[in-house]
Amino acid sequence: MNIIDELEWRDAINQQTDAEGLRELTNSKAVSLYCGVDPTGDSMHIGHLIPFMVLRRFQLAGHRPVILIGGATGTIGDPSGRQSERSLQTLEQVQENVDALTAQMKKLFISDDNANQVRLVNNYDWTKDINVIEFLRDFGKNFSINTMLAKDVVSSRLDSGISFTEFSYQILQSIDYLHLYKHEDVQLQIGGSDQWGNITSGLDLIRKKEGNEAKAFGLTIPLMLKADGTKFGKTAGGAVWLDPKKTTPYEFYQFWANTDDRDVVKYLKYFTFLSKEEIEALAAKVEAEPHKREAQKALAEEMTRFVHGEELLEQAKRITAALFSGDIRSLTADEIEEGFKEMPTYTASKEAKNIVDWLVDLGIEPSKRQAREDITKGAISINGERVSELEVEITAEHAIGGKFIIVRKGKKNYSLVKLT
Ligand code: 485
Repeated sequence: MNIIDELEWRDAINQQTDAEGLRELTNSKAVSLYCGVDPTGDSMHIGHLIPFMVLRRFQLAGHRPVILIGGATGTIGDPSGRQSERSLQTLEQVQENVDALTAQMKKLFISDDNANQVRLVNNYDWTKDINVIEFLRDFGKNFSINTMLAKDVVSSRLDSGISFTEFSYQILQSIDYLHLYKHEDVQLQIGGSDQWGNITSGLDLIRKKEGNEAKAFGLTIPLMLKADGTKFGKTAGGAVWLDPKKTTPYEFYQFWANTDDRDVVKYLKYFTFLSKEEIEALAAKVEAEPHKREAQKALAEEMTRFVHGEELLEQAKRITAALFSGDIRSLTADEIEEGFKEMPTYTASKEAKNIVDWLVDLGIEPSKRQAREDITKGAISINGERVSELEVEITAEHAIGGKFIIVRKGKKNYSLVKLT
């Protein structure tokens, strides 16, 4: 299947500058294409990942991806999709973020066997030496203020205000496309739907500088919407980050595993590298036996493996299984820390104490009467084992890895007790 047809099947195209031309071009040769990201933070989240996964799809179809890190544009700030002016980051901050994103990109997209096929560039390299006279004469002269003002990004800010700095951002991104067109043979830029204005402005610059016959294209990817109308990619704890220190692989796995039945097939198409046949088979399972959640499991596995690798995927699955079955003893202290990160946490001393007092002193039970009642009716488990005797002593022996005791009250109320 042609890559454009495949993207269409996956509902991964929002707008294209020339659908027929791009289909022809991608059929006729290995096309170099690029997508950029600005170093506004020290990690990408899953929203950023989407266009880069599309870049990867192009690569799998035989094309040549270029990943651009915006070391220059990151010092300015893209006004696209924003209602207010950004505050400038310090140059040191930008550099730290460039380093962090570069490492993340390498980990995700550059393995030994494709190291020479994926190019990683930083626009600081060709932007830093452009002086102001050159900027105005060689580039500025090709931009019409009238056209720039008409772009959504700018027109939507005319009331609230926009600085000359952010207004000029589109020129910098256009210079990038021109540079990559001339020096890296790049003929296609992709990005999220908010990048349409910047991408088309780059195409205008290419035509003005290189002539109308210049063959260059733009394609944007739609915003993911959820069936329940809430914003995609957010959890109660905020964005879903790719950095395992910000969103643990277990949380990452859970995010995908909790996908609504109404959304899961859409996500499989949009996010995973599973084939049409595999996705159609999973879609049939959502229809026939939704309670098994096989499609959600496949989605969570594919995504966690892609971002965190096989080993951390296995760990996320072990934590999931242990929390489901209650077999807490099978987990290591690290796994407990990861799996229980969002659960109520208490600290206790290592001293031995009767279980009733221990639960009340910690605040897990409101009163001794309630604690006794819960224990007697079998509602309390320690590390996955039900306790039904009121005389049990809790000691340091109970602590997994010498550190953690897991209390379960009722079916699902887990608490993590850390020993000090
Ligand atoms: O030559 C370029 C220089 C910078 C950029 C692209 C090409 C970055 C771009 N202007 C931008 O701001 N991208 C966003 C970012 O960096 O966070 C997001 C987009 C989103 C998607 C994602 O980057 O908002 O739609 O393209 C990868």
